[in-house]
Amino acid sequence: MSATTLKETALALVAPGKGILAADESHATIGRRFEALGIPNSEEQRRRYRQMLFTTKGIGEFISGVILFDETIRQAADGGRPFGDVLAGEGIIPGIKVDRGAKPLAGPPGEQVTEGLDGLRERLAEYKTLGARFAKWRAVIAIGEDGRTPTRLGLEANAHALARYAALCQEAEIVPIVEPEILMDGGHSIERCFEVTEATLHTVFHALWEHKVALEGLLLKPNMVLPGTASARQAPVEAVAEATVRCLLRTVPAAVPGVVFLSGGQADELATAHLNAMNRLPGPRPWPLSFSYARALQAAPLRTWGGDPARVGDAQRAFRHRARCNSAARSGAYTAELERSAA
Ligand code: 5MM
Repeated sequence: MSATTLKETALALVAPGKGILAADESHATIGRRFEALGIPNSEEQRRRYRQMLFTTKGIGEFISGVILFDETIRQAADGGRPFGDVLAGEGIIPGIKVDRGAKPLAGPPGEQVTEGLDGLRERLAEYKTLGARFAKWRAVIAIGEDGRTPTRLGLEANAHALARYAALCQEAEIVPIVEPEILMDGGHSIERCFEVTEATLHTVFHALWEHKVALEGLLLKPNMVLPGTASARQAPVEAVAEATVRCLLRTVPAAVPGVVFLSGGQADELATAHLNAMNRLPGPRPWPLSFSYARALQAAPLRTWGGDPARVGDAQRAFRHRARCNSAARSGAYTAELERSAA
């Protein structure tokens, strides 16, 4: 694979009308989602849940790629076909989460840094043999109530790790998704989220440049610019869309082939509405705006499935509906009628 192929893969992941399903929850994260519904967090239940998602008929019309967890890329559907092959058969590109989670940053209290660089070159080589063509690494940035965090040290530590990860991915001819997530937790304003997102993205792109990462061969997975969940001043959909696009225009180079948002805990319909509103703003914009949602795509099908094999069909319908709505949001064509059409 050459630099051209990295770019082609990145562009395929943001093809018109398509976005990414993040299904890369670690055991602890999927366990929290299962626990809320009384589903046992066993390897077999995780396999059955992912099988329900990946075997949804026609899902390749809306989903370009799926981010898998280490366990999942080694699992197979009933009958023994590896999940990577199941996805590729639907025209969906398999990807892999390669970070090993955010851990407390030694030094200033209240900040985290993502681990997983040791042995990453070898792990990427193995994931490639398992069919992965893109990867994901998530940095977690919290906005402190005291106005002091994130610190420059925290931003630089995370940007440095993201850049080293991205460089190793490109060396392995795997497209890196670079995900610096500003958490929604807290009482901060939308303006403070803007300020922190802007500083974070500037720091990340500077580190990518220092590490000689080709911007043409990566995707950015940012948060939207939102007030904290505990803020008394929530923002209308149009204000979130405007602030998010303004922030990206200031910070994301035009060479980047695409932006794929995380949903971050937003209600699923709201995450769709925000993406839709961004794509309705007057352009031109240098990059397509798409999605790489976990919760905003999975909440409805997971609730519907509930661990019951008899509800797989209903759960797949719920998943297809959310995927279709987000696909429409890619071109600003999501409407209340489309949302209701599932009923
Ligand atoms: C921010 O989380 C990513 C996007 O998910 P949402 O759309 O729900 O915000 C997601 O890919 C996340 O990185 C995975 O779920 C893995 O999380 P953990 O915490 O298990 O590494």
